[in-house]
Amino acid sequence: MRPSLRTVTTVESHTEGMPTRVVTSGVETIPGSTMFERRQYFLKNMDYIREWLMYEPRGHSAMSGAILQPPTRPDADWGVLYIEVSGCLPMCGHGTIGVATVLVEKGLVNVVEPVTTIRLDTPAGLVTVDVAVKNGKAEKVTLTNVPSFSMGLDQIVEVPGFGKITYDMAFGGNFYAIIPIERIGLEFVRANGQKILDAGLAISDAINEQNRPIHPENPEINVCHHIDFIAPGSDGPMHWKNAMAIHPGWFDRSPCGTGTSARLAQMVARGLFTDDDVLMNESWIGSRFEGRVLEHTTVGGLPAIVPTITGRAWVMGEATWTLDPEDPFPQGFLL
Ligand code: PYC
Repeated sequence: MRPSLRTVTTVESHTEGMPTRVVTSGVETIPGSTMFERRQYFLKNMDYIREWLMYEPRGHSAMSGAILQPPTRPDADWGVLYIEVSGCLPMCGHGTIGVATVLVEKGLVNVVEPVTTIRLDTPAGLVTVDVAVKNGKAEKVTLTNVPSFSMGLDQIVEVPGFGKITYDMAFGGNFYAIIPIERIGLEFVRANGQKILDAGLAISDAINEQNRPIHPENPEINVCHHIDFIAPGSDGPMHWKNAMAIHPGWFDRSPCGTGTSARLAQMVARGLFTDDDVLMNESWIGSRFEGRVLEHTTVGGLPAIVPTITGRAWVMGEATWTLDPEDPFPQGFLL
């Protein structure tokens, strides 16, 4: 890398509290005939860009973003590569809501009021986003996610320090282990944050060692780095709170779009959710997404749903990032 030659521009947004740093220029078209192939190429050959933009001092331990690309398929408007401190997710719900909001508010798509529909080519597949727009402003975003499915209910894993933990495994663009928080003996309160994160990482390690999930149609998606500790909310049976503990040790500040999709698939598999229900999924910081089931399908022979996730993002500013050749931390650091 010739660091001094790299300059990128970004639009900074947050989705219900969770940042999405959207890279709008400065990263060339990544080699690959699909966004999944581009993701693989990027991870192998260009990951320093992610580290540069996500890690401290330019980012932080829960930083997240997306790199805009030309699409690899004719039915999409933009390609998106999701980047975050943990790596490159195949799909990211809050990131998609952030990207769609930026595309509309910065005029990077043909904006139609009252609803602008955008088709995004993501590593997990085509994702359609409907943005409610008023006077050029994105007021609400609904994404139709990739098919989501339950991979197994009542799975059991032996976790050092915790004993046997029972969990449900579901896919919503990434794999999620869903666990009522009382099973780790902790209350859903901020003061328990570090203990909940520690439990999440221990459970994630144990699952990946003992019962690693493998996507039935794409075996390269084969890790569970997201542990969804759930607790009932106060607004009725469809209101749930989630503490989403993510490898290597941070909480999603948003209610987690792919996590909400996985949770919908798990609730459907348990017979706890009908096509008329609306899930109010609340984040660790109290922000909310709505989740619905649009239709039913199958993935690799497993019953699946097509979920929609509704939330909102806000544009916070724009930046031009340059790399001083004398900067001692060109790839940043994490504490
Ligand atoms: O919204 O899908 C999501 C997400 C994944 C990780 C952080 N947010």
